[in-house]
Amino acid sequence: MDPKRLVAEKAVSYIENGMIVGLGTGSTANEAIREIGKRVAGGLRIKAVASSLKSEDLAKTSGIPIVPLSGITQIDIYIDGADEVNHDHYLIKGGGASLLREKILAYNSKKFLVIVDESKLVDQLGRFPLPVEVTPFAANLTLKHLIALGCSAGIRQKDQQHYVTDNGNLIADCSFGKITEPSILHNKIKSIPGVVETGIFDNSMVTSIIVGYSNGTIKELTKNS
Ligand code: A5P
Repeated sequence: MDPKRLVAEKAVSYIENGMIVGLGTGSTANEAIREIGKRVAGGLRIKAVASSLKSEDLAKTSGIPIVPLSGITQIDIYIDGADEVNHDHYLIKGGGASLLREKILAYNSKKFLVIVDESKLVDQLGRFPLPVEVTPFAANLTLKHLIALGCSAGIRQKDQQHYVTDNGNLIADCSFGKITEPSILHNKIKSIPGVVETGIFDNSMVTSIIVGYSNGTIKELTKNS
């Protein structure tokens, strides 16, 4: 079976009646949303919040009850993919441009289960260009300060136009090559006016990483395992 499906099924098995569930964004998270939809059809009673408009649409078509974030105070479990995961369980996220809402969900969740196939495991973050959400106002000046931190960077494009996030912002994709100190880099980037959020997710938010391998096995990694 597809490793993405395997890890999605494993993560969804932790959902119980009455929980508020955070829904991620991306192809792996979509597997989880479809699996949750099946369990809801089978009688599971939950409410969900989505990290993107795309995931909200998929959840609604899968029969999952969606509530606005303004209507809840905490999320019980958040299930989402990642673009890179290092040994210390720091993540790069935002390949799907949803990093701001994703980070808000991760930060407000009792448990954050990261679901990935083995291709996402890296020794050091940074091969995947780091997505940084920036305000459209003065985006070029913000970009200049990002580049001064030692990356090559550009504003993400779609159909020859700036890609606009669900929050009306832009994404600067920043290629650092190697990120040796993710927390320090995150703090430096966040101190630039015009930066809304970075795609570096601190390991303090992560409960476990569920990894799927092409041989059909999965492993659940916690920081002490
Ligand atoms: C979305 O903004 C990202 O953070 C995704 O979690 C990430 O891009 C993983 O997507 P895939 O599961 O499609 O690789």
